[in-house]
Amino acid sequence: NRLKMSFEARSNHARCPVAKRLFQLMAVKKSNLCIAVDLPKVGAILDLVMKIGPHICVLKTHIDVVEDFNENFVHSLVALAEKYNFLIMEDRKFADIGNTVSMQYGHGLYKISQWADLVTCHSLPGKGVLDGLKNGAVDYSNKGVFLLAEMSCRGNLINEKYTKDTMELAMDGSNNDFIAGIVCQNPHVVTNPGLIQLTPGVQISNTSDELSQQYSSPQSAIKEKGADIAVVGRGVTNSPNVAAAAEEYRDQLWSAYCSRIES
Ligand code: S5P
Repeated sequence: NRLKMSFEARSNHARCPVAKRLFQLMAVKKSNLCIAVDLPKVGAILDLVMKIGPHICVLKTHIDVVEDFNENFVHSLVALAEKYNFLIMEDRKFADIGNTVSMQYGHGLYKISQWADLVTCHSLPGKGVLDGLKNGAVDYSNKGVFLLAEMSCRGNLINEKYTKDTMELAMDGSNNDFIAGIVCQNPHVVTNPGLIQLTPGVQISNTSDELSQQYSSPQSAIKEKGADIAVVGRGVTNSPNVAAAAEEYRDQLWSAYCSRIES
């Protein structure tokens, strides 16, 4: 049962090298907190990352909301990732035919494959979307994908069959060296201990926003929903003291993980 296993032990089961690295990083850093920095200005993002860097295992970006994007920005992000020891995930949610996602991943303004360790991807197009991403990376052996099997927002159209078929795609022998984990909301989706469950929709002080987002507490995300890594966005970024907020989420999430594997 992967929910009872430590991240160290699970690193031995990872087929994707980046997932292995991430399990080890989480264990060493004692953090299973991913922060979503959904902010429009480069300066504000870098300022935030300098404050939260010590507390996170993954920094999640939406590069297409940045208004003043430039290449120096991604160089600075990569330098901060090395300094504070976290991975960078671009939450692009690729969802097109292989040829298109290959260009979206490797080319265009953002050249995501050059700086993001991890990306998110919808399973909707099937195997071709993963082949396209492999094709868009110069060397995919140091890259990983998180496949969306479920979503956090109320009214989303994903059903049980879609989730099950997504897991089949993820476990397929030709993809499993590239799939680092699964984005989902319940503890029964991920059974393979080598895959990492990423769960967004986590906040301490709110249960929803005005645009259908639904939140659970850090404890519920880890212990009831089976998250290995929880994604926190506005719970931290809207806080008056982002460093203290990041530390608080990190402590709550890590204690929930420790109590999950010990109980
Ligand atoms: O199902 C999902 C999948 C993702 S990746 N629900 C989500 O909310 N996300 C992302 O997590 C979303 O794009 C956003 O960047 C973050 C949640 O942000 P928050 O401010 O609501 O915590």
